[in-house]
Amino acid sequence: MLQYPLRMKLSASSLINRRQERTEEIVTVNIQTLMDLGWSDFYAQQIASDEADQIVPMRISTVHRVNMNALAEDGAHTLLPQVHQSTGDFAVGDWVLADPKTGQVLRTLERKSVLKRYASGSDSRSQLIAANIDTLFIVTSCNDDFKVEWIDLFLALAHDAEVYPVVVLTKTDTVHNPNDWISRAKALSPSLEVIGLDTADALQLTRLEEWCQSGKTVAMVGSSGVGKSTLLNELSGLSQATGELSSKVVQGRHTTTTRSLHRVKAGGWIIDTPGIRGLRLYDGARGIDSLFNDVADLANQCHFRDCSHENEPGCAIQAAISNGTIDIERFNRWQKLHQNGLQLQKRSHEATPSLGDQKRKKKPTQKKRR
Ligand SMILES: Nc1nc2c(ncn2[C@@H]2O[C@H](COP(=O)(O)OP(=O)(O)OP(=O)(O)O)[C@@H](O)[C@H]2O)c(=O)[nH]1
Ligand SMILES: [Mg+2]
Ligand SMILES: [Zn+2]
Repeated sequence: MLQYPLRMKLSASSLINRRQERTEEIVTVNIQTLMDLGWSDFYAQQIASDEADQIVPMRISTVHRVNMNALAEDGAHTLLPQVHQSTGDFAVGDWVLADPKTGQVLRTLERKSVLKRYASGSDSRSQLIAANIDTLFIVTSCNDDFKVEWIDLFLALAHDAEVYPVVVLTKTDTVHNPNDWISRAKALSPSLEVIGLDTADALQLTRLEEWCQSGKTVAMVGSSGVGKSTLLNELSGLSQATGELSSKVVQGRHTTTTRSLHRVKAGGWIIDTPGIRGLRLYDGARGIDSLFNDVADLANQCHFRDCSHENEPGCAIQAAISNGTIDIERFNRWQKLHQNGLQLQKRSHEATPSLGDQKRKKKPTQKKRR
């Protein structure tokens, strides 16, 4: 029935030729070859040669309650999950195989990366933020939205998903000395990429293009009102709704309410997300310990397995602080993230996020030696 194996048909290298043949069309952002959509051999090799020819790879662009929008080489489609699934099983950015005639998803391809968090409150289910992304733009502003705890948690999220984090610091035009803010962000981690900008300045925005090239996908996360949708509009030429200028107006409500995938002028894709009020990481301890690997490695060397790193004998962390091997501030940040159960919540009446106030109770029990 098949004229040729689907794997061959969809291999990235064969698509390069098709792309070259269509050079004229590629200059317009509406043309979507699979490679333009972010397709690569990683996905192509997941397709067996005996899979039916009428099944088409598509990329999920929006997830609704009952259905999803997706993009394919021939344009936009509306898709339905399989009967045993819900749309919550899909992330914006997912690659699926679907029947274009019925709109039925047949399966989801293995993800290159996925950003997950727990649903809000005590709900133990995980929520998918975005999939198959290369870079995470952690968007914050030169104002009260700049919170070290939040940036740390988003960095841990990126580390856990193994995607490259970039801190995008907007609203540099609203402060006298933006370099002070940029330095504060850069001080968080020695190799951290920080881009400070005024989103209205097209020249400054070109500094983000390196992560937005053809075949690449970026997701943006951050509090409400930090300028994510404004960035999207500038990078894509779209007119996604943005918040009012006054931060008071956007406080307490989200202008963007759904996650969505959009083509940017530089050729890649960007996922806009609603402002995050609360963040509980999914398996976040791994991300935190990867972000603070120097501190986590030391903690593993303490004499007691459940060392609180305060005054126990044989505490490798206290020893490292005393001899200047690690910075106490860095240790405090690591400990704070663990103590707060990997959870930050922006209370509805608050202008800025604050750390939860629960403190880990000290165990009166005997310490366990390693
Ligand atoms: N002065 C200044 N204002 C900005 C900048 N970036 C964004 N804004 C303004 O900030 C407000 C909020 O921007 P949005 O893009 O809607 O913020 P958002 O992060 O998408 O917010 P949610 O969708 O609620 O998550 C808008 O009025 C923007 O014009 C900037 O660099 N400088
Ligand atoms: Mg928005
Ligand atoms: Zn210790």
